[in-house]
Amino acid sequence: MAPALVEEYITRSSHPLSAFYHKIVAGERITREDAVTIYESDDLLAIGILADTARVLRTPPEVRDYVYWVHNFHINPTNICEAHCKFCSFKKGPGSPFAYVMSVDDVIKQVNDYPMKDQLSEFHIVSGLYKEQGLAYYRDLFKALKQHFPKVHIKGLTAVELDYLSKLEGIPVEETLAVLKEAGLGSLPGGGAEVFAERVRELVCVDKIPASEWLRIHGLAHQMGMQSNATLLAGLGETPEERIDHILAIREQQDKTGGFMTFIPLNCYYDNNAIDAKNALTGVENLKNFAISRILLDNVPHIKSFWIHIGEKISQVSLSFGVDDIDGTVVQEKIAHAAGTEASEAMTQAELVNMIRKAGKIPVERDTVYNIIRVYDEQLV
Ligand code: V47
Repeated sequence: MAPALVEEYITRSSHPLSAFYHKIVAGERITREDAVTIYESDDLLAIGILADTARVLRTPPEVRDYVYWVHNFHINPTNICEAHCKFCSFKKGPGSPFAYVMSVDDVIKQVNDYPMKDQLSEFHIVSGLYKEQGLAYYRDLFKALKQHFPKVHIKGLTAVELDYLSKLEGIPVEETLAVLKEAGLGSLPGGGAEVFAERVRELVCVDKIPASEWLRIHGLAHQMGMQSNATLLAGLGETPEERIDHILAIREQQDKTGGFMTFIPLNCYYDNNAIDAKNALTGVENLKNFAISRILLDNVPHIKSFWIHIGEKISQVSLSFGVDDIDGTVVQEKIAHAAGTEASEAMTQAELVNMIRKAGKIPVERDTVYNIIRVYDEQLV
């Protein structure tokens, strides 16, 4: 709960957000209308208090100051993609001199070349929609990764990729998931959700699966015992109400199937793509997105600020706006970097720990599904 003076500030009956503070403290669900009012407020600190109060009250007391990170490694087996998402700067056509395709051996070599490979606990694998890399490729890739690195969890393939592979093979998504689970898939990443609003999708990613299908595929994975994450890509020209509706769609799905671990608000970059940079989010909007996600998602345990997309500094500040996870070491990142993020590609363990400590929190190394690997008390660097 907020310290006394802070609580006094927001609970003054004259404060326009005080009713929402009382609702959160009483464990009542925040409605769409409430969320719109909160989002419209210019009192950023009050919004932060609401989000931090929601985080604190929904987190067991013994882990309230924990902020999580994971020792992970991103793998993007190809940048060739058949989709035409206007915000994507990573995608290349098959004839492009910058197109690449990695064989299973190439991927294994790439991981083997990473000096800290023995400390990895997660592979984050996302790729393009490319017909030469069908289900058999991903089955073989996951099997090989499990054979070489048996302890590393595979979080791989967005709902969009799973839909593509299923259509390519002419089989239901359930069957694709079953094959990949058998080969070593552990969970699904949150990508490919973009903004669920049909109005925006028609403008920026018309040939992508609709929101209902993205949600259905995550629901199927949950029912098969695999957890997953969810993202929102803001900065595509969507309204605050459309951001809120996106978050509410995740809340509704979570009420049904319960497998989302983390919600990750992302923000768009505009180099080398067809989205107008006038849609760029301000720092305040990024912080509001984190806060409103935490306030609305009373059924999702973690809110992540992916430092590569948000930038190290806003990511650190977001830890006072409802966030309790900053992703991880990453090692190599191609999607946001192709679009112009200024963040570095990798952070070392010491840098992540320092960033969390300097925000007054306790750094905790986790695995993909939030088992604790190490709590960084004062002795540990
Ligand atoms: O889905 C595409 C987005 C996402 C751009 O699940 C862009 O733990 C910014 O999903 N500017 C990929 N963003 C990243 C992602 C993710 C990252 C970290 C952790 C997890 C997780 C998931 O990047 C894509 C898309 O929404 N993206 N183009 C761009 N121009």
